[in-house]
Amino acid sequence: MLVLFFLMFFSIVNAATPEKAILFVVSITKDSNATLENYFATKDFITPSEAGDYSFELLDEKKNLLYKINANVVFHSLGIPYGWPLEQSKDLIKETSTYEVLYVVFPFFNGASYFRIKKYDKTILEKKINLCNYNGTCEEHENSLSCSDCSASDGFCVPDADDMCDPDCLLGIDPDCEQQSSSKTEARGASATNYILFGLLLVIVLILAYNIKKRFKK
Ligand SMILES: [Ca+2]
Ligand SMILES: [Ca+2]
Repeated sequence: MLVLFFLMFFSIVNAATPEKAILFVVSITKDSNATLENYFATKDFITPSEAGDYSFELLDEKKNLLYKINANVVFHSLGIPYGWPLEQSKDLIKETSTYEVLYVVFPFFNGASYFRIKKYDKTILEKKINLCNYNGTCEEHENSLSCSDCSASDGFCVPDADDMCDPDCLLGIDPDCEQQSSSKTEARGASATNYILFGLLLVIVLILAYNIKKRFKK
């Protein structure tokens, strides 16, 4: 099982800032068995469409096409792990070369209701999706980007400068959270300054001691 990053990598090259998007995590086997592993709203770079055997489609409630991404799926194989005998590695190589995990990023559409994968124009997967069921509870596939059921504390970090500190972001990721952590940073800064002053003082004392010693020797 390998994670394929090339789609995301190329999209980073093409765009400057991530936009509101829907991320689909899909696994596909070489014999065209596709599984929708997960999906949720995010901020990311949209996967560019390119010539390929596969197409990934986002549809509305009436199954009208909202957005389509064509792509090639490359089935990578792990090499022989270090120290493994060839015989033992065969199964692993076989398994990893027949299975690929893809991250496909679509622009965000409020009416997105179906996700579909086609290979050579034949549908190999079609799933109903729901980014919000408006029941007042924040659930799977829902977060504050897509759903009013969720608050900022939804287990998902949105590190935007939107005057709202997202408690799910690690320290220093969300610029709005800096005000709250600045007292800690100041304290750390102060102690760093103390160390530098102490070091300088130590150097001065040592120079003085050396000079005095030299004078006494004369
Ligand atoms: Ca809900
Ligand atoms: Ca959050």
